[in-house]
Amino acid sequence: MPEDAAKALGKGSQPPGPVPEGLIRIYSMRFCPFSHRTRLVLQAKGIRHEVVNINLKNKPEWYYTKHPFGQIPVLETSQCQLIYDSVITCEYLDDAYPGRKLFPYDPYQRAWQKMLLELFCKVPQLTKKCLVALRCGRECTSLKAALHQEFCKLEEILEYENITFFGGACISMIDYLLWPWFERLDVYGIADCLSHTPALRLWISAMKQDPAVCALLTDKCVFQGFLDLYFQDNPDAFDFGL
Ligand code: GSH
Repeated sequence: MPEDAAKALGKGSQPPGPVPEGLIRIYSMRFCPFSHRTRLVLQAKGIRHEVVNINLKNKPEWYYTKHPFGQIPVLETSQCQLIYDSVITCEYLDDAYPGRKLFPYDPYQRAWQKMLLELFCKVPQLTKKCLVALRCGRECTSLKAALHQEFCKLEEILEYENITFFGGACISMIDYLLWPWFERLDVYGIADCLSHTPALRLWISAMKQDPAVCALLTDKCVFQGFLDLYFQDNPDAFDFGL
């Protein structure tokens, strides 16, 4: 399995060549939670892949041929097919590759996981807003209260269903889709939003036992270093720690 250690490509870089047969490529960024989703699925399913990191503060001109708005993650196949948007990439990988299915086969269970994802939809923006407020020295009590409220909705599900993972007794797609934001709470400085959600904290502990989650855990000091540079608008942020 390749390490996610490639330096980020920026303006003036040469576009990478075609994807070799038998591999899939992910355009990514080492600290992006959306790309993290896709990398978790690649890892969990043991899919051979290569990682091309993109410098999001100095995007290569050619990158807009891969994604109309220049966002990550994007998958590229050896048949030159491009697949973007994190949830779509994860579902694509689950459908296109053999091995353990991460989304349930049962149509209702699959729909249920997607509804849960809708329930989670405010979390990415709220965590980002909290991070920005804290980094800019602004008050974020109400943002944190709002985030806590969102976490209570997830807490209720774990409690009511009496389950360890969101899909039941075993880890499944929905857990990987939610995880990146929970891994970041500590380094973002907002882990106290979990103080009244014990079932969610148990879920986090269970997630940290998963081999794919463990393989992709980012060192907190490295993450902190990235954030320091990122908030100074330093384009070298993306290669921090390499
Ligand atoms: N809905 C998209 C997904 O789920 O993949 C969101 C992806 C996204 O926001 N990616 C961010 C990005 O590409 C990085 S974390 N930002 C660069 C930009 O928007 O120019």
